[in-house]
Amino acid sequence: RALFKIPRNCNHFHTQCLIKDFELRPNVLDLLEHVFIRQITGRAKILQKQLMELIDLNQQIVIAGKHERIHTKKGGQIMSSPTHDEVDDLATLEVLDEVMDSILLQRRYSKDQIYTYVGDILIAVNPFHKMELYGPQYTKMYIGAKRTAYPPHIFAVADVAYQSMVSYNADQCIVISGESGAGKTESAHLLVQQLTVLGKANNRSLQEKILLVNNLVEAFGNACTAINNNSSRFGKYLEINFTCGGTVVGAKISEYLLEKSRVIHQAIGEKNFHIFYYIYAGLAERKKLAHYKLSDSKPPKYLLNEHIRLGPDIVNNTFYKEQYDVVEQCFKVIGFTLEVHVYSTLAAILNSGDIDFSSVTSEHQTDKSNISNIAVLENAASLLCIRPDELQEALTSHCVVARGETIVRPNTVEKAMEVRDAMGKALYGRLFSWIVNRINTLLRPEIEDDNGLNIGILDIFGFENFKRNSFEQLCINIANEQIQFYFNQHIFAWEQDEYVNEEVDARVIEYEDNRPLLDLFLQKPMGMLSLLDEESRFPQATDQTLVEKFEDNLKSKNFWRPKRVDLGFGIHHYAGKVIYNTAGFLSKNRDTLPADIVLLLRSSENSLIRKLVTHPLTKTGKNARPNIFLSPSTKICLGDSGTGESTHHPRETTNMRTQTVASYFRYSLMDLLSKMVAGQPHFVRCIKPNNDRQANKFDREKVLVQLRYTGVLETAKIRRQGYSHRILYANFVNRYYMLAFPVHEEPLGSPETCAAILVKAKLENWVLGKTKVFLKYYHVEHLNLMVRQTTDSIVLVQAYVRGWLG
Ligand code: AOV
Ligand code: MG
Repeated sequence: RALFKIPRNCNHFHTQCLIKDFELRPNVLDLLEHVFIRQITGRAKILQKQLMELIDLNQQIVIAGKHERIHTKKGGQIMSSPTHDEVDDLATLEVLDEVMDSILLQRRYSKDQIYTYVGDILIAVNPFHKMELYGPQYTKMYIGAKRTAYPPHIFAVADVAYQSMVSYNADQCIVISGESGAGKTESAHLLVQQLTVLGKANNRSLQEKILLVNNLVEAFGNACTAINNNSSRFGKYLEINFTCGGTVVGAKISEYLLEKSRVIHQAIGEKNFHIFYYIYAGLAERKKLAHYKLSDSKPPKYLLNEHIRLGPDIVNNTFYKEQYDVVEQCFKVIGFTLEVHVYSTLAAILNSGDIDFSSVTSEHQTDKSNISNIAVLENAASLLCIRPDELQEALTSHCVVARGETIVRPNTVEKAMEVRDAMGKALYGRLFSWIVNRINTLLRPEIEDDNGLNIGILDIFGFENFKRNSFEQLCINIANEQIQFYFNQHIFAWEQDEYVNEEVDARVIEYEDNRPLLDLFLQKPMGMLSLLDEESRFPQATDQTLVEKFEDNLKSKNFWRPKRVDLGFGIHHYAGKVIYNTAGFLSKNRDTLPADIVLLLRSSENSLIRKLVTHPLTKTGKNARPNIFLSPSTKICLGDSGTGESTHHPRETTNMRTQTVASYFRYSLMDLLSKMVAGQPHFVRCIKPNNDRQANKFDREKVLVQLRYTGVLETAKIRRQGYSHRILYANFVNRYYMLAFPVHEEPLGSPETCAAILVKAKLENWVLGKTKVFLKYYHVEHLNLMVRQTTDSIVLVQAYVRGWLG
């Protein structure tokens, strides 16, 4: 067996060493030298044929530089690398033009080349069918590979992030953006897959756990919408933790703004969160539905969107049953032990949704409500481990304090339904946070390491524009607006600021700045969210007064009131025009859970239920990493905002400040940004090729719109003309001096030294500013590659000499 390896930066000496070791034939020696020269020039492939002729075909030969590989399998079959298209990078096109870009993307797409670079940014066009692009050979191929060696790939992004983390000893952040259904979540999965391999999770189970966690969280946080069958209904920031040497040691998820309203209501053609269907079908198959007070002949109302005929089919759905098994498996592998409690909480939510109320009118009291199906109420109460009579009371009445006296007031049917639904929403939202928190505890690195590093992957809900858009869409779209702003800042604004500061002559690239939109939403006190909060404080406010308030106060060309839509207002987002409807905005923003319900749930005999309604949800203890997002957005209502009576609940002692969804949202957004800004960013821009979720269909107009609003053309220009990397002289010298100076030397961090290194590396078109070296994205790639090769060869020589002497 002749297995020989050519080190990445091998020179004659190394080759000799290897040959000596393996006592290879002289003609192979010649060949090896030949290969190595070609390898450095990046054209090793042309030697495949010659190699075949020279080497015994029955031997397995792997000549491996990490960047150029020639594999000859047993029997001499050559594994070829995937073919290259002539243009892998839009920033290298002679003429930069949007239409050309879209034509090029279309041509690539028709050849199943879904990935394309724009400089260091990856564009991913959703293939809408399974691709043979992610198998183990691809995983291997992209590890440590030079960017231009293989076609653009999501694995290459993972690799760059990983290599940057290790070589710069700095946290990284991969930001995935794109509209709903464009492929963000799929891309996030692929990144995690590759990163866990790169991170050599020495314990395989950790790698498996991190991959499974994604599936588990998505079972609870994703749902079928009109746009995407597996739409993320929450924002997810997954951090993978590494040692400073680059070994995976743990992971942590932060979740943002789960769309809880989906639990109680789904729009036309949409469904509830996946997990409800999974457990319903899965428990039915195991004949366990009765245990959870559910019936297979009559699915709970929360699962029955009247607009789609799901009906009894849910229990027979094989996909749901399989997914139930997957969820069970995830719980097991992750080491989650309380799934039974999770199921009963979910079943309690479903049962409570079936509680019906009827109106009772007596002589003294009008509009009192009564439970019309006591058996269902009892089921819900038993699953929640609380007393049914108390649940009945909490749903149909509320306590208020008026002039020092506690008075019990009945709830109207409408109010009782509201309380019931608020309970379902709150329980689900808190259950979700609790699960995420449990997962974080289970995946926490065993040893706290101050020198540890991490790579964050941001996968939020994409830009949405439905037939009817509500408060949820507004929040989702503002979040996307913020991500776009961050992209612009990073790619355009900060870079161009530096040219000015450092007195570097570079052309200014115009781009669409969406700052006015962010101001429209987030400014205090006159931005849309502030106005919404203000209006939410007025008990008499209505959704009509809200929209009028917007109209009176928001002066922006991006805001308008459409005619013929009563509660409507329009926003011209960076990604297009959306008409929103304020119906339900105020109550969704207030998002209150009556104190009577909270106190009742706190008396539950089920410890999980108790935990869910007790602040704070976070685990305390030495190693606890508090997840601030656990402070759930549903706050506890300490009174009846409708009557103007005292806001103190008679039995409530803690004075909890109320917080609206809007203010919590603003805070989460800032927190997310601070996380992102702390890491060195990498961008993946997902593009949706058509609105029909169809494979092999490329709607050029649709793609063109996305290229336009994401600023792809401008990005290509700035990547071509600009300097995406600006490095302080001293840092540059520190990092790259070994390319031009002996390892033991310590050259000055001066512009002259920088120039010497760059000249030695045979790079052109770089610029020296006042304090920094200005480099293009491909310069940095080249330099990093050279550093890796140099360090590898140093290690190799050392190893060899050690072996030789020893
Ligand atoms: P999203 O995350 O961007 O939407 P997804 O990642 O859920 O979009 O992708 C939508 C669907 O497109 C997936 O369910 C797959 O069927 C298909 N798809 C996407 N990427 C690939 C790929 N690389 N290979 C094969 N199929 C793919 V939303 O979460 O709605 O914003 O809120
Ligand atoms: Mg998604």
